[in-house]
Amino acid sequence: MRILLAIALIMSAVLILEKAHGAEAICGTAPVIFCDDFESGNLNVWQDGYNPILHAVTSTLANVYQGQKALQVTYPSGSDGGWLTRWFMPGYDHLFSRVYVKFENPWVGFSKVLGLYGNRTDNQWSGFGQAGNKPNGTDFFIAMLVTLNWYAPDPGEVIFYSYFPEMTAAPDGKYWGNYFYQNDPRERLQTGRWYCLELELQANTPGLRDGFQRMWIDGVLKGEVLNMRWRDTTALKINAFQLSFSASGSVTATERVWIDNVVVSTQEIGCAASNTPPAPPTGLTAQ
Ligand SMILES: [Ca+2]
Repeated sequence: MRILLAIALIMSAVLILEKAHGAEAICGTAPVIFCDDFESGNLNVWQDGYNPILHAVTSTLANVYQGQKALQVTYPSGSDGGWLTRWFMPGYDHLFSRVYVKFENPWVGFSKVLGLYGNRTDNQWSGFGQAGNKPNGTDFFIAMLVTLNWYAPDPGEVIFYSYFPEMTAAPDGKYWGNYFYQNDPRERLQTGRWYCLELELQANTPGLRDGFQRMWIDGVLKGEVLNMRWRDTTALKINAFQLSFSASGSVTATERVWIDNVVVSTQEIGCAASNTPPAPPTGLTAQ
């Protein structure tokens, strides 16, 4: 029994240590292709977009979801928070991405939050710089989760923002990301608290409308867009994940967003990450 007790204590210590460092158990599993809990203290795993004026790793525990560090994004007044991109070439047909996000109190305006890009397998940039353009089925597609404050008070609600070959034009004749809303009841975001946001993107079989996108908020399926044609060729695959803080200059006062526990996986991720340390074992008695 003493040996069992010793093993139990060691395992508890290991678990507490892992939690303290912010590591999620899921990051050690085969389906997961990318994790960043920001405990490294730098943003070196991000391959494009880093801007030291906008992006920093904070150690202010009040703004950390798990562990000791998180990403702090500053939106300067009249501007936005930029982006951070990571590629997975040549790519996948089906991916999940999940982040924890918190909006500063107060927060005014809308913002992109996260996105999955379908780029050409022979050109990792084919989906970038495409704002306002309609995809042709062979060049790119994009699925994003963004916030919108038209129908819900700031910081608004989470909606889908999508670029795909059958998208519709805006009144200005441009093809800005098309909006798709949550299922009812639509959930309004609150400032000053963490949300677990997950986006699932299934690319269609070329020639079929069997693609889709889904969103979860705090583990609850909140939105689903089925029967989507994202592409007409498998030369397009889902091969980039982006934390995006573009706000089209809508931010009128400097404000901040925090991000932690980023995971990209080929399987559903969920919200198992907890900011509550596991309770110490109780009821153990030496025999
Ligand atoms: Ca962390």
